[in-house]
Amino acid sequence: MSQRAFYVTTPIYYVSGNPHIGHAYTTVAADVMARTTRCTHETAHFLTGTDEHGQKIAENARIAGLEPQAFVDSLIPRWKALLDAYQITNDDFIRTTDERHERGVQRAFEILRERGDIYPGKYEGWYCTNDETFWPESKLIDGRCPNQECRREVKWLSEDDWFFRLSAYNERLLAHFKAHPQWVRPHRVYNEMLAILESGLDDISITRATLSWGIPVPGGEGVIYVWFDALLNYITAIGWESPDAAQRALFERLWPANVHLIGKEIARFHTIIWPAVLWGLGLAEPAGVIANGWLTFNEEKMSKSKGNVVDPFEIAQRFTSDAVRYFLLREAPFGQDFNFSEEAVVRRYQADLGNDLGNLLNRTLTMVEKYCDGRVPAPVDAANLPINGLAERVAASVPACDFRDALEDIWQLVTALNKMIDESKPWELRKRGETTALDACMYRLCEGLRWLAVLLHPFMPAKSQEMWRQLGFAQTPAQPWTSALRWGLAEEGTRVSKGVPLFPRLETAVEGA
Ligand code: ME8
Repeated sequence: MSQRAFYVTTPIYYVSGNPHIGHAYTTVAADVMARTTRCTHETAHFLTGTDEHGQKIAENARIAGLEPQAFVDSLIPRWKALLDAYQITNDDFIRTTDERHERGVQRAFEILRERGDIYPGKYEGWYCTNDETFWPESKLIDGRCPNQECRREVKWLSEDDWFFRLSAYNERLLAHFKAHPQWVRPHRVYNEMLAILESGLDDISITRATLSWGIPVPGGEGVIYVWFDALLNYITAIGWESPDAAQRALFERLWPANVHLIGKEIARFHTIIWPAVLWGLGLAEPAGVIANGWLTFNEEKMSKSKGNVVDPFEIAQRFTSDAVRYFLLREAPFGQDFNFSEEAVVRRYQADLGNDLGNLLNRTLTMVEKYCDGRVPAPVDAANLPINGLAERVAASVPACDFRDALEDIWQLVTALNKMIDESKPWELRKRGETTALDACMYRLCEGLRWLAVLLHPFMPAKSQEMWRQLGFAQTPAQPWTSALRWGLAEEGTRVSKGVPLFPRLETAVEGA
């Protein structure tokens, strides 16, 4: 129990509306990482959840004619349904309105105030409600929010607030960045953050005297700033300062997190403010922060406030969530923006999934039925199939969020198996009576497909399970890779059971949706 587990998190999403495909993206990436880790280490702890405080949510609740708590409660089922729809295996789901979280945030506030990292002051400045961010006058563009995706009007605030002494951590942050050039990825984001640190940090206001929706300032007026509240979820969820000893033990086991996955627009909060808060609390910084690029729609960031979003439920129903998971991680390197278009999903579905993978399984099983009486022949070696080091490469790529590289590596095996069929022409071997060569070819196909089901399981859990079933294997392809990915484990005599195509032709899928 004392053994460390791989701790991976997603951002906690604002429940100011319904989820869109951008939220599914980061969550799917974290899920693939958690599932892979469970097959390569022993344990993973995967946290996701919702960010429920802040002015934006209070305003949306008012518009909906509901109390903020009732408003967020009404939206939670949809956010949890997203996890089911995408086969997400999170170990925990934190809401910032959970008692465990509110208690932890107040405790953090008190500790930092006792230590002198939080002090009272007067806040006067510009606030963007959409981004829940304070901006100095010098950063505004034409008097508006400088975030190019927002550019909304900012409000002038003047109130007595509490401040976090962020400036005191400037040097330590700089030293940490310089000593660990990999701790924020991709490198472009690292460089942007480094530039912010080099230009000097100001202290930040971390309370809102005039707002009532949020976690009350202990022994004071108003509520704690939504970002200070939200960041702490990564430790309150796993039992930091919990009254429960078992929860505290979990914290000891899991902290520091291995990786926070985030979208690139919230890198400043996670790589500058968050480590400083943790250091103030006497805790270690997370081992890494990896930022994904944006899904765009007609070259603009997809966002709730712009309304240019793709519904993740509809798209999963149309193509299956396995195919959407595959598309999201195969289409572009993780740190890059890319356009989400239905045509692009259709292309990947038909080419990679239908033609390459689905047909490979289908052709193989048809031939095993025809030439081998529906049974896996006796084991032979892997000949020149590209399996050497494959599991190790995928196991290294996934924790670095190089999902695309991992899938390209796996696809080399898909391609090699298809090529083997085309070149060895089993139907001719059969005609010529070359049974040994024919059986060897069939074995390599079955065993190669077994490897594919195991390697693809983190990416496409339902489809790989279906491959596994059709291949005739017992239980599940979610197995420890060190034991499952040894060549020759497909047992002679296993009865295959060809079923419906893995990726049916789209007209059928659409009609059936
Ligand atoms: O920022 N492309 O919540 P949020 C890619 N509550 N990823 C996207 C995306 C897009 N178009 N749109 C959203 C918040 N995301 C805070 C976080 S964490 C302590 C608090 C993903 O609901 C991406 O991960 O605005 C992004 O960072 C996150 O959703 C923002 O979700």
